Parts: sequence; C-alpha cells; structure tokens
Amino acid sequence: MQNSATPTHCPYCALQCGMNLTPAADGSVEVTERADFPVNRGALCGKGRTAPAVLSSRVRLTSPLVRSGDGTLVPATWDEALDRIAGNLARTRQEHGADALGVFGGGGLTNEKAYALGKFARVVLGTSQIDYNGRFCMSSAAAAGTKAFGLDRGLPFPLEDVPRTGCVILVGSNLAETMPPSLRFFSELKANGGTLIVVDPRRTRTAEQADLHLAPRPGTDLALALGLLHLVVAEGRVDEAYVEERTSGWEEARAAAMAHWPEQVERITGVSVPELREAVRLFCEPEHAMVLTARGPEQQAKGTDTVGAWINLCLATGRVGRPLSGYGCLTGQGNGQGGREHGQKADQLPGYRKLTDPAARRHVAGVWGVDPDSLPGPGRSAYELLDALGTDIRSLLLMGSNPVVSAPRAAHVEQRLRSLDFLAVCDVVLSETAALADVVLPVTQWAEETGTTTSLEGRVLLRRRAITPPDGVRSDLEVLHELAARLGVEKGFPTDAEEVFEELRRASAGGLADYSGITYRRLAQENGVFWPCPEQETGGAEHPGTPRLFLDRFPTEDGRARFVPVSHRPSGEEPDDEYPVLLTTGRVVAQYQSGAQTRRVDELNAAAPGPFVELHPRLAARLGAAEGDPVAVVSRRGRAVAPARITTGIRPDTVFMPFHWPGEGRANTLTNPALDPTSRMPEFKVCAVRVEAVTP
Ligand SMILES: Nc1nc2c(c(=O)[nH]1)N[C@H]1C(S)=C(S)[C@@H](COP(=O)(O)OP(=O)(O)OC[C@H]3O[C@@H](n4cnc5c(=O)[nH]c(N)nc54)[C@H](O)[C@@H]3O)O[C@H]1N2
Ligand SMILES: Nc1nc2c(c(=O)[nH]1)N[C@H]1C(S)=C(S)[C@@H](COP(=O)(O)OP(=O)(O)OC[C@H]3O[C@@H](n4cnc5c(=O)[nH]c(N)nc54)[C@H](O)[C@@H]3O)O[C@H]1N2
Ligand code: SF4
Ligand SMILES: [Mo]
Repeated sequence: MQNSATPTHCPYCALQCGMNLTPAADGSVEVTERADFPVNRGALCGKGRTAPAVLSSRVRLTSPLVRSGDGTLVPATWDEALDRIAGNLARTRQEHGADALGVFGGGGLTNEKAYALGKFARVVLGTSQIDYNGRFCMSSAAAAGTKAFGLDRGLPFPLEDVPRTGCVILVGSNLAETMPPSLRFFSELKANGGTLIVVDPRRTRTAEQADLHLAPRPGTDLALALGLLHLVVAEGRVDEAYVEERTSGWEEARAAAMAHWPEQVERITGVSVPELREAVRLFCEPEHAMVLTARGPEQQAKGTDTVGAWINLCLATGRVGRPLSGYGCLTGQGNGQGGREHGQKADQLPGYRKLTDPAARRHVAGVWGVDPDSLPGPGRSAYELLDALGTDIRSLLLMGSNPVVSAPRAAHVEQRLRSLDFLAVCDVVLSETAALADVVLPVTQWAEETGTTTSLEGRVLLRRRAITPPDGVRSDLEVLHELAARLGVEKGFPTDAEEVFEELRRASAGGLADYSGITYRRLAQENGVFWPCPEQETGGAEHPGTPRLFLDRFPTEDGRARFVPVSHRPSGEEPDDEYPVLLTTGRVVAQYQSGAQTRRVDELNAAAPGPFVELHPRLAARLGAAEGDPVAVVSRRGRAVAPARITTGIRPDTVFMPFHWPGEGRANTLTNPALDPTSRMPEFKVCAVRVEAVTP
C-alpha cells in the first residue's frame, strides 16, 4: 500500500509510544523515530522496536483453523469457520440459555473492538457473561479511584507533570522494565531537585534509581500506607484547610490510621520506623508531590483497600486536584484505559456507565436501537467466569487474551477451558489458549488496521493502518460483523473502525468517559485528546479535552473527594511450616504478558530466553542451589521448575518469578485466585510457597 512513513503507536503497553512505520520493498516493515509524540519523544524499548517481527507470516496465523475429527486443528475457509462458530453459539443458547455463552476480551483491543465486543455480547448473544483480562490488571486501582474521586482515569495528569513535582512515591511499579521510555520523566524529576521513593520488595532497576527504597514484605503495602498516614498525623503534617474544603470522611480514616502504630507497621512490613519517617519527610516537605501505584500493591486480594490507603495519604496531605500533585495508577496494557470504559467489563456500558443504572441502560439501548429491558445485567468477573467454564458456561468466544499462561491457578483454568463444549479464539498467533480452541480465527493487527487506544494518561490516540494485511486474515470487527449476521443481526456491526467510533461517541456522550467531542479528524491533527471531551453545541469552539482532572471539584455528589476508612489485613495465604516462603510475580523488560507475541521475536528471546526463580543467597544456600540450578517452587495449586537466579536484591523471605512462559516454568501454576471483594482482582502478587532443590 503506502510506502511513505505512517505515524502510529506501539502495539504493546499503555505508554503507547509514538513511532513511524515504513514498509520496505522486501515486505518487511521499518520502525523509525517519531519525535513529535511528547510521551516518548522517539525513544522506544526493545519490544516496540521489534514489534514488526510479529507481522511476518512466518510466525502468525493466516488461515482459520478448525478442530477435525481426529482432534487436530486443520485449515478451513472463513465461511466454514464462521458457520461453525455461529452454529455452536446458537446451539448452546438454545439448549442452555444465553448465559451459557461466555465472552472474554482484552485490554489490548482498540476502543472500537472493545465497544463492539461488549455490544455483541449483550445485543447479539444476549448474555451477561462477559469480562476481560483488564480485571487482572488495574481493576483494584479503578475501584479505589471511583470510590475516592467518583471517577477512574489512570493518571489524572500528563506524565509531563512528573519532572516538575517535588516527590514521587512509586508503589510496586518497575517502570524501568515495564515502560522504559517513561524513566526519563523520573530522571528529570531528580535533576530538578525532586526525590523518588520506590516501594518494592525487590531492588529492581527502578528501585536502583530511587533516593529511598522501601522493601516491604509482599502483601503489606496497606499497613505501610497506614503507617505513613499515622506519622503524617502524629507529626502535624495534615493539610487541614484542604481536608476541610475538599474532602469528606476524614475522621474515620484518621481513626483507622491512628490504630496502626509505626512499630507495629515495622513488624508487619519489615520497613523500619526511621525509613517510614524519612519517607514522610520527603513526601511532605515539598509543595507538590505524587503517589503512583502499579501492579505491586494492586494485584492483591486487598488491592482496593491498599490503593485506598495510598489515596488517603494523598488526600490528608492535600495532594489531589492541585497542579503538579496527585494520585495516579500506571495502567498497563496498550488500551488498558479505553478497554475498561466501553463495555467489555462485566458490569459496564460504554462511556464508563453502570449496567445497573436505568438511565445508562436507556441511553445506550437508544443508541443501539434495542429495548433497555433486553439488556442483560452484570455478569461474573474474569476469574469467576473462567472458573465457571464447562459448568454454567458451555461455549466461549475469546478475543485478545491468553489465559492459559496469564490467569491465576492456570492449570485449573486450562482444565476448565478444555471442559467447554465449544471454544472459539480470535488471535494473530497460535497462542497456548488458541491451541485448545475448536475454531481459531486469524486476525489483523495494529499496523494493518486503524483504530483508537486510550493511553495510561487518558489520552485518546489514533493508530493508523500502515501496511496491507496478508491474505487470509480479517479484522476482529469483520469477525463480529459476520457472526452477528449469522446470528440474525444484520445491522449495527460495521467493519469500518471510524464508523464504530462515531457510534461510540454517541454512546459515551454524557457518561464519565465522554468521547463525544473526539473525532478521527481531530486525532489525526492533534497528539491525542484527553477525555472527558464532550461535544460542544454546533457553532461553538471544540472542547479542548481534559489533561488535568479534579482541579475545581471531584465528580462526586458533593464535589468532595471521599476518604475511605481501611485497616490492614493478612494476605489470602500467609507463610506457614509447609509453605514458608512468599512468591511474588511480575515482568521482565524483553517479554510482554503471556509472551504470545514477544516469544515469537528472536531478539527478545535472546534477551529473555525463559523463566527463572529470583531468590536471595541465604535461601539459595539453604537449598544448596547455585546460580542456574533448577529449583522447584511448590504452592497449594501446583509445582513449577525454573533456573535459580541468585541476588541480594530480593528479600530473603520472598522469591520472584516472571509470568511470561507456559510449561514447566509457568508462574501461574502457583498463584492464588483469592479475589479482592470489590474489584475481583486475583492475588497475583503474593502466595505461600515452598522452594526445593531439584536433583537431576
Ligand atoms: N516488559 C514488559 N512491560 C510491560 C508488560 C509486560 O508484560 N512486559 N505489561 C504491561 C502491563 S499489562 C502492565 S499491567 C504493566 C505492569 O507494570 P508493573 O506494575 O511495573 O509490573 P510488575 O512487574 O507486574 O510489578 C511491578 C513490581 O511490583 C513488585 N511487587 C511484587 N509484590 C509487591 C508487593 O506486595 N508490594 C509492592 N509494593 N510491590 C510488589 C514486583 O517486585 C515488581 O517489581 O506493565 C506493562 N508493560
Ligand atoms: N502471575 C501473574 N500473572 C499475571 C500478571 C502478573 O503480574 N503476574 N499480570 C496480569 C496482567 S496485569 C495482565 S494485563 C494479564 C495479561 O495477560 P493476557 O491477557 O494473556 O495478555 P496477552 O499476553 O497480551 O494476550 C493477548 C493475546 O491477544 C493477542 N492479540 C494481540 N492483538 C490482538 C488483536 O488485535 N485482536 C485479537 N483478537 N487478539 C490480539 C495476542 O497475540 C495474545 O495472544 O496477565 C495477568 N497475569
Ligand atoms: S514502552 Fe511500551 S509502548 Fe513504548 S515501545 Fe516499549 S512496549 Fe511499546
Ligand atoms: Mo496489565
């Protein structure tokens, strides 16, 4: 198609770095610097730089596959594959009812796809059983933000504000590996005289940059935040005027914090009282300060309360809704923000509306041209949905996730997937989950299609088609269109992304995440538009978008932010004699998520070839394990084996495993699906294990 450079964005994480793509004569695609995008100013990590490798038909699917009589997956025509999916979904619905149909989406899908998938589930299938992998990502921060501020947008300010604040506490974020180009903002902060505090049980590459590194036991951030708030009160550092003017609920939150004595917090967290005092001093002395959380404190069975405790600390010190200050969550997936706003979540309608709100149902049903009463109610959360496969849920359509690798208690989830009557997967590669499917549909990817994503800053961005897709693949939107038609819904599922976006604009109008003033035309001209961006009356100037939130008021009933009283509680599993060590999990820079895409890139595999168990020399010595020796990690859910990586940069009571690989070293064989009561987030970041030497 085109052979000039097309400006677009990376397919992977929520930073959504800008890049230019140029197709070369030999069919390959070159990534070049796109310096005009302010978030990365041309810088890319290795994953972004090598992303075109996954466009190659050497590693991807280019034909639909169907399960044949002998149990193998064999190529089929699109008509055969689509007919088979539609036929099975219709049969399941007839035999077991609409709620026996499940839909599972992903935070990597564009806004248009996420919107169309949610609409497809509710309008075409009539099922309530839809959720997505974002539940495993930032759902605890979303729940806490909604409780406190009445609105959840990951960052309520652009990253450009970071260098100009006075202090940032980064809680459980390893952004030096997970969003490398963003490290620049934190280096600039330090160069400007600001300080960086990192809270992580490991001395990560990010923690190495910190002025102060606090290394709590996994699962104790809630106590840590309460201990800091206790000291803020005890040292007279509360911003009384702000609390009085802009918040409610302080007395209860204060009382809860006062019950958490610093010495007691030291015992729970392992962070010393002098370190706690130093953190409070660094955070409170400057005029401006921020707290940013990521998956460390969020992926816990008390993640919502934990984030709530960090928000309370920000509110008590007058840090939210003021320039250069605030609380933010570093959302993870490419469209982790937009993916949670437009209806693929179990309880949600487009525009960040609630499925249980009658006015929201009326509005969206109006846009969809259906009876509001025909819309199902809220369904199960992601893990609960996966756990119900093969029992209540008989057939599943999955788009944009690889739960065989990424779901907690993965061996059980794999067995649930196998027990389905019917599984259909849309993917670009034959992921471990796609390999279990009855029908696999090969779809187009980022560089081959147009669509929008919303970055961790709440900035809506245009990803542009830069190359022609290979023969044999179709887009997710075409898949939904074809399936809808086969299931009797001829209209309402356009295959053109802009057409879908035009409908999304109307559906989101008046909602919290209002996109109605955003158009493809604007996105092509501007470097993204921050929501909310309502459409202005005709003739008026265009709404500029909202880079900074809460400056005047909070979108709560009384306009005030709400303190939420929270208390520390133990993790779902605490160590005992049988399982005396804590396991935590996370990421390495060269692999992305379940690895379905990045494990197909030679350069990335060379940098990060496989799983490992990071452990302290003292623990290694007890096992008699040397660097590189295989060690077994055993939890109540199963056993995983991977080479030892010995480092003093981890607490002696904790081991760490990255979760990017399937097979023997799969970290999620071990993880605990204990769920947060509000966000339904599984406890990826802490479970009890035993570590054993493996005799060859
Ligand atoms: N290279 C790479 N980059 C990615 C991704 C990827 O897979 N690979 N995925 C993207 C996505 S979807 C996401 S969600 C983000 C995630 O980005 P991050 O949240 O930065 O990633 P994680 O490695 O999961 O966790 C961060 C840190 O939490 C620490 N941690 C573990 N337990 C605890 C605890 O109890 N308390 C605290 N305070 N910290 C703890 C871990 O040691 C780890 O260093 O990254 C995005 N970027
Ligand atoms: N132990 C442990 N487990 C974790 C975490 C952890 O920290 N520890 N983190 C959790 C988090 S934060 C996340 S976000 C999840 C992510 O885990 P997954 O949901 O498994 O995410 P991905 O590996 O990105 O899977 C995306 C899939 O969609 C495919 N795909 C890419 N683009 C498209 C597209 O446009 N259309 C379609 N149909 N498919 C596409 C990819 O090839 C891939 O197979 O993992 C969670 N699991
Ligand atoms: S940091 Fe994220 S968005 Fe930027 S190049 Fe790397 S993976 Fe892509
Ligand atoms: Mo994530």
